[in-house]
Amino acid sequence: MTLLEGSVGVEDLVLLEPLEQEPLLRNLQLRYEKKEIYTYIGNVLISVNPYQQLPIYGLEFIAKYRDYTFYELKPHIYALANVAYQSLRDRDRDQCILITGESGSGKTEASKLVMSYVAAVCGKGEQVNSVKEQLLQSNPVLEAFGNAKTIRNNNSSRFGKYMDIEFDFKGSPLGGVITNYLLEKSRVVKQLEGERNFHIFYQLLAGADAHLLKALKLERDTSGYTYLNQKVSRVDGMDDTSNFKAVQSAMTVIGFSEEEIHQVLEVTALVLKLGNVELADEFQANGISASGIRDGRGIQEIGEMMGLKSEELEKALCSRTMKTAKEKVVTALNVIQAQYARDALAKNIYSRLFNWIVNRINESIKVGTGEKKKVMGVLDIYGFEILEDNSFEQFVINYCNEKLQQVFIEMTLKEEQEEYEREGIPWTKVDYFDNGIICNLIEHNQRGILAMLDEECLRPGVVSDATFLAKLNQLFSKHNHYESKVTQNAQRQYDHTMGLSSFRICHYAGKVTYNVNSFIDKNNDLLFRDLSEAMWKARHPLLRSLFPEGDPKQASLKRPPTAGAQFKNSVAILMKNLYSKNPNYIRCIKPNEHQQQGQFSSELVAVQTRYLGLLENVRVRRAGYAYRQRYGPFLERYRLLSRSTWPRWNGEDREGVEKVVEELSLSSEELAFGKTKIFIRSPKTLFFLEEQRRLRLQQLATLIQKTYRGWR
Ligand code: AD9
Ligand code: MG
Repeated sequence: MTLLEGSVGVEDLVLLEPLEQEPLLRNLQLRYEKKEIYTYIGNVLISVNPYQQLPIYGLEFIAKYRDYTFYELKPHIYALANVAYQSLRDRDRDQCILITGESGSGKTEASKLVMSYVAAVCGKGEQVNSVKEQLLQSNPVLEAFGNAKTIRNNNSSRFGKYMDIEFDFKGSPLGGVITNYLLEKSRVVKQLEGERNFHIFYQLLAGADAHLLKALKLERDTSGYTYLNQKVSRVDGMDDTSNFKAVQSAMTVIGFSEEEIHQVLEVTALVLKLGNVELADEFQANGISASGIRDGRGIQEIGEMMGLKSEELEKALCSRTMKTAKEKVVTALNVIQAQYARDALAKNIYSRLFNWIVNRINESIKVGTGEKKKVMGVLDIYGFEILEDNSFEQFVINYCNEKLQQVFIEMTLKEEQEEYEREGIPWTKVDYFDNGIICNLIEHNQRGILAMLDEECLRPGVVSDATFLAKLNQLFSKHNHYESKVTQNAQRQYDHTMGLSSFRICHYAGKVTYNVNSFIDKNNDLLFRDLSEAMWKARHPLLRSLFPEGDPKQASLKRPPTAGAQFKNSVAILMKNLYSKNPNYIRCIKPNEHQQQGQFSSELVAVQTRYLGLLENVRVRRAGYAYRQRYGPFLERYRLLSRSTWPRWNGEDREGVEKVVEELSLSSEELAFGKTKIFIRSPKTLFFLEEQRRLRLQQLATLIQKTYRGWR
C-alpha cells in the first residue's frame, strides 16, 4: 500500500499545495530525481523520460499491476493500461490511449509499454499468441522504415501512428488496424546536419549478407550514397546489423512472404540508387540547355532492377510531356528541374512503399467484419513542433495537435464540467482556453487557411506562395490568432523577427512563424505524369503496383486531393474514432535537450507543462470529484459492505448507496449525490472502499469454507 503523499512529492498532482506552476515543476523534478518518472492528475498519467532503463517493467511488474486497482500502487503506465484494458473487457467500453508530447519525450516507448502490458494480460493459447506476436512485431518493421535519427531523438518517429487493437468478448486479441499519417518523405533525399535518413537504409547496407547485397546491386559502404548523410552513418547504441535481422524476422512473423520481403528490399535499394543518378547539362542542337544522365551504368542497373528500359527512365527523368486534346508536346527539363524530378520520384517511391507496408501488415492482422469487437486504440503521433524554420509539415502537425487539444478539452475539461451541470451538482466553473477558434482558422471549409491553400493550388493562372500569403493577409487581417508583416504594419507594430514571406499563428501552445515557401508545391504533391507512367510500365511487380495512376487507362483528368485536404480528412476520421471511445491520457515530457539521464531542465519542462495544460487539468480535476459511478453498478460492487444492503436490497439503487456510505461513515465532504451517479472527491476514499471490499470478500470466503467443512 502506498500513501499518496510522501518524501518523493505527491503521486497525484490533485493533492499539490499550493497549486501553482512552480510547485508543480518542483514536484515533477523531485520525483524525477528519485527515479519516479510517473505522476497522476487523476486518471491522466504524466511520464517524464528517464533516458535510462529503470527496473520497473517486465512480467513481475505486470503481474503486480494487474491485481491491484489504480490508486493502490505507485503511479505507473501499467496501471493506466490495466484500467483501460479491464474497462474494455469487463464494462464493454472501447478505449483509446492518447499519447502526446514533443519529440523525444517518450511517446513511442510508452505505446510499446502499453502494448506489451496488454499482450501479457490478455488471453492465452496458440492462436491468441500468434496474433499477439504479429501485433507486437509490427513495431520493429514500422520503426525501421518510418523512424530516423534526428537532432532531438536517435529513434524519432517520422510519421504519426494510430493503431486499433481488436478483442473478442472475452478480451482476447483478434487483430488490429494501423493508420499512418504523413511520413516525412523529404528526409529520403535530404537530412539536416547531424541527422540520418530512415533507419532501413543503414540496416540494409550493414546487415545484408554479401549475396543479398550483390542481388540488390549495392555496396556495403554508406559513403557511396548521395542520399545518406555522409557525416553520420552510425548511431550510438544502435546496432543496424542486428536490427536488420530483427526486421526481416518480424516481417516473416507478420506474414510477409520471402518474395515480398525481397521485393520490399529491392524497392528500398532502388531509392538509394536513384540518389546517385547524376544529371548534367547537355546542349541540344538548338543551343538550349537540357539535362542528361552522366553515369550510364547507374541508370542501367536501376532500369534492370525496375524491369524498365533505361532509355525510358532517362526520358521520364529528363523531359516532360504536355498533352492537349490534339497533340503531345515534349519539353526537355534543365538540370535543376531534372534533379527535382529525380528527388520527387525517390520520395514518392519511398512514401508509397511505406504505405504499402502498413497496408500489408493490416492485411495480416485484420479481423473479419462479422465479429463483434471491442477496441483499444493507441495513438502515437508527433507532438507540437516549433522549429527555427517552420514549413508546411510543421503547419499540419501543429494543426493536428490543435485538434488533439480539442479532444482533450471536449473529453476531459468540458465534459467534466458539463457532467456536473447535468447531474445537478454544485460546482465552481474553471476557466480554460478553448482553442476551437484556432482550429477554425485552419480548417474552416470555405474560409480556413487550408481551404485558401487549396484554392490557390487549383486556381488557374499565375499562383505562387506569395499570392497565397497575400490572400491570407487579406482575409485574416483582423483575426486574433493570425499575424504577418502586413497585418503588423497595418497596426504599426514593428517586429524584426517576422520575414516578408511568413505568417504567424498564435497556437494554444505558443506562437509559431511559418515560412510560406513551398506551401503550394508541398500541398499539390504532384508527380509528373511521365514519372508515374514510367513506373507503371516497370515490370517489377511491387514498384509497378505503387503507381496505379500511371496506367493510361486510369488516367483521369480529376486531380487527386491535395496533401492538406487528405491530411484534414484523415484527422477528421481520427477525431471521430477517438470521440467514440473512452479516453486515457499519457502526457510525455522531455526533461532535457541532450537525451541524458538525470538532467531536469525546469525551463524546458515548464514550456511543456504549459502547453499540455497540466495546471488547468489539475484545477478542473481538483474543483471536482476524482471518481464517479452510476448508482446501480456502485451498489452492486459495494453493497456487501452494509448490513442493510447485504445479502439483499429491494429498494432504489440510490437509497442503497446512501445506506452503504452511511454505514462506512464516509465524510459528506467527500461525496456528492447527482441525479444518476455518486461522485467521490478523492482517490483515497475510493481506495478505502476497495480495501474494505477486499477485506469483506476475504471474510466471506473464510465463512463459506467453514460452512462447507461443517457439511462434510
Ligand atoms: V518522436 O516524436 O517519435 O521524435 P518520442 O516517440 O516521443 O519521440 P521515444 O519514445 O522515441 O520518443 O523516446 C526517445 C528515447 O528516450 C527512447 O529511444 C529511449 O532511449 C528513451 N526512453 C523513452 N521512454 C523511456 C522509458 N520509459 N524508459 C527508458 C526511455 N527509456
Ligand atoms: Mg516516436
